[in-house]
Parts: sequence; structure tokens; C-alpha cells
Amino acid sequence: MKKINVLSHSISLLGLSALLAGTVTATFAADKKLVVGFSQVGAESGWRTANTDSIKAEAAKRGIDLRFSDAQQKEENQIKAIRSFIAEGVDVIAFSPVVETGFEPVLQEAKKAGIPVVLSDRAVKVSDPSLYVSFLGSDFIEEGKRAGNAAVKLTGGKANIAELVGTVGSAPAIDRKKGFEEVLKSNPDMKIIMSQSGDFTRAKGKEVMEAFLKAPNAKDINLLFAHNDDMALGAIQAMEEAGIKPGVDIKIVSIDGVKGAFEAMKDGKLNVTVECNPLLGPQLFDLIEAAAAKKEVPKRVVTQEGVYEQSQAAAELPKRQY
Ligand code: GZL
Repeated sequence: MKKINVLSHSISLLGLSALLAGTVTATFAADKKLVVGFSQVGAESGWRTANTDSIKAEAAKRGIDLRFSDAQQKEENQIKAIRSFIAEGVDVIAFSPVVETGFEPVLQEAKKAGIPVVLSDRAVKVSDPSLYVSFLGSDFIEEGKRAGNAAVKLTGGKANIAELVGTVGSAPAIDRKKGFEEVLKSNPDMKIIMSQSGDFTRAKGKEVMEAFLKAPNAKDINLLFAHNDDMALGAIQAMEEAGIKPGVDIKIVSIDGVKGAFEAMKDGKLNVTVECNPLLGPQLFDLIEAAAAKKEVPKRVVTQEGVYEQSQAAAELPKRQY
């Protein structure tokens, strides 16, 4: 069986599947049923639902025994789930960490138990990188930069920005903000004048936007940057209820690329969505099967994504899988 050499640099999804296709799946076709423990963040957004569907569908397709746990966006539930996977003696643990920090102790326990861990979608901050074998997910800083560049293009570089931040402490919220502010550094007339977390949910996004619109300087806002489409869709509702035309009076840039965002763009209520691909199932299980077979895998696999504007929405909508 061809040994896969360790790849220190990141690799695209396409490269990964080419690299792992066939060799590893064959390994498990003849052997026992692979048992995988997966701890999911929750069901907070359209993106998350699509991500869960992709993971469950791929496990079923490969005949994998998937032990799936929904943490309802609580870190303590993820830690409990990972501990129970260790106690069950699963072959591999995979999870999407709700926040970056606080997982080191339980990952040390998984390492001690000899169970490889694969990070899906989001990264963790740990002192010992050997605590996980691979991290598959988007480059959130790049997504933030793409959103920033779209905001510059929409406003000609002059904007008072309201920002709906994702879950506090989560890798996407931290890095999307970092990337967006990177772009603002070279655009001095673009200023974030309000910023608050909407926890990646539509309901909270609406609530926070209502508060933004009640602020003394609400009239100055001419662009909303939402860290995900669900919060943007909630904010659109709040704007309309306040008699503001979303996408016109206040331009809107968000991230994910869920169907709802394309529908809002088609209706002229959202201006740009930066794609964040949730359909990670196939590549995630390539990595999981390789890890179970004790094969070397790339430490970092970056998902490939695009940026979509209003003009593309009608043509793209029928093609969207999530
Ligand atoms: C991004 C993912 C984020 C999405 C949100 O990879 O972690 O979490 O952008 C989801 O919609 O809640």
C-alpha cells in the first residue's frame, strides 16, 4: 500500500482527494466498521445544517458508524462528548470547535488513549500541535479580506460600518474580523462605528441590528458587515421594520453563501456574500479514514471558495446545494 508522505504545507481539497482516494477507502472496505465520534457546534445557522447533512450523508455512504453529538453551541457539551467518545473507544474523533480555546486537556486525554483527532471547519489554539492530525476548513482571514474588499468596492472607500460579529471566541469571528480590518487599514475613510456579536444566529442578528438602529449615530450607517448570512438575514428584517431599504440605504456584505443570501441578493436586499463551503463530508472522511489507517495526512487542508455579487444571484441560485 503506497505510504502517504507527510505534507507540511496546506493542500487544496482537490489535491487531498486525489492523494487519498482509493488507497485508504480500500483499506477499510475489507476491515471492521470504522467508528467515528463527531462533536458538532450546534444547529445555529443554515451553514451548520448543510455541514451536518454533508457529514452524516458521507458517513452513511461509506458505511461508517458515526456517533454524532450536537453541542448546542456550548463548549462544555463538546468536551463531554469528546470524553464519551474516548470512553467508547472510537477509532477517530472529529469536531468543529465552538471556540478556539479550552480544549487542550480533553485533547491530551484523546492523545493518551491513542485516538487521532481531526478538526473540521474551525481551528483550536493548543500548545501541542500533535493533539490533532489535520485541520480541514476555510481560511477565515481570507474570507474577511474578501468581505472588506467587497465593502470598499460597494462604497467607493467611504463607509460608516455596523458589524455583526459571530460567536465570541470562535475562530471564524476572530479571523473574519482580522481580515476585514486588514483591508480597512488601507482605507482610512472606512470606519467600524458599531460592532456587537449576533452569535451567528438570525434571531440575535435581528435583535442587535434593532439596537444599532436605535443608536444616536444610526443615521450614519451606510454599510453592514455580517460575519454570516443568517445574522445578515435577521438584520434585513430589522431594517425593513424600521423603514430602511436593505441593500440600498444600507449596503450589506456577509459570509457563507447560503441559499437565503442568494434569494436576498436576487431581491436586491443583500449586496455580496463571500462563500464559505460547508460541504466538507467527502474530504473530512478521506482524512478520517487516513488517520484511522495511521497514514500521514496534510496538517492543513484549505477549502476552495468564491465571492458572489447581486448580478450573479439569479443564475447561481438554482445551482446552490445549501
Ligand atoms: C464557518 C462556520 C460558521 C459559519 C456560520 O466555517 O464555522 O459557523 O460561517 C456558522 O454560519 O454558524
